[in-house]
Amino acid sequence: MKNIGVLHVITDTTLQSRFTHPQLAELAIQGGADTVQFRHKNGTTRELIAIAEQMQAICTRHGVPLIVNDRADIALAVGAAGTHFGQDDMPVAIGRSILSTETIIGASARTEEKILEAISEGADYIGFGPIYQTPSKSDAETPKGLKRLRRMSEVAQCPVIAIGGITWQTAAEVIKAGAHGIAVISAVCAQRDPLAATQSLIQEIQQAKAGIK
Ligand code: TZP
Ligand code: MG
Repeated sequence: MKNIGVLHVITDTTLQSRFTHPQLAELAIQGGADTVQFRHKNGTTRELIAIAEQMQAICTRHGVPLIVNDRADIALAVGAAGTHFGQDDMPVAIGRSILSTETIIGASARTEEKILEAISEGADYIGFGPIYQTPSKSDAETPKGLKRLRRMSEVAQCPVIAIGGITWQTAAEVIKAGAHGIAVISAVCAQRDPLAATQSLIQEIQQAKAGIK
């Protein structure tokens, strides 16, 4: 099984405009993020490649995996560690057939059936959410809550990364509900100090995993 991070910081330039994707990657890594995900819903392929190249250089320097949201081609083009597919993106099985076995593939899945399907097709981790209400995704479903997270974490025989409305105040309870890790946008990118915000999150995760919280 691959080593999947516990704090995935997803970079975003729509909720805020103070920081670029590469700047957010740098701040998140300095704050202790062990995975960075590049997520950008518009822009040309060339623009996306140019940004992803810069992010890959930062991630390589720090030894942190870069996951490219939606786009296997861009992950391949820049040598990223992995890619993350939603239910409308490239099917996991096809992604697996064009990416190396070492490449991390994450898949969003919201039902037991979809989770098992994604795993059987070769997903290395499951993204599950939204756990709480979130303003960061316009088409987010109704919140799934901690009970469903617990159930899905039992069903999935691979790491589950919880997403959606998670803050430093709720990170510990999410981990205690069985998630391997969390993915966040606003809890880092929309904060005044993204580095300090990342530090708070990783501390909460580590304490929850150590049974201190
Ligand atoms: N997928 C499900 S919820 C969500 C995504 C991309 C948004 C997560 O953003 P935030 O700000 O951490 O709630
Ligand atoms: Mg997607």
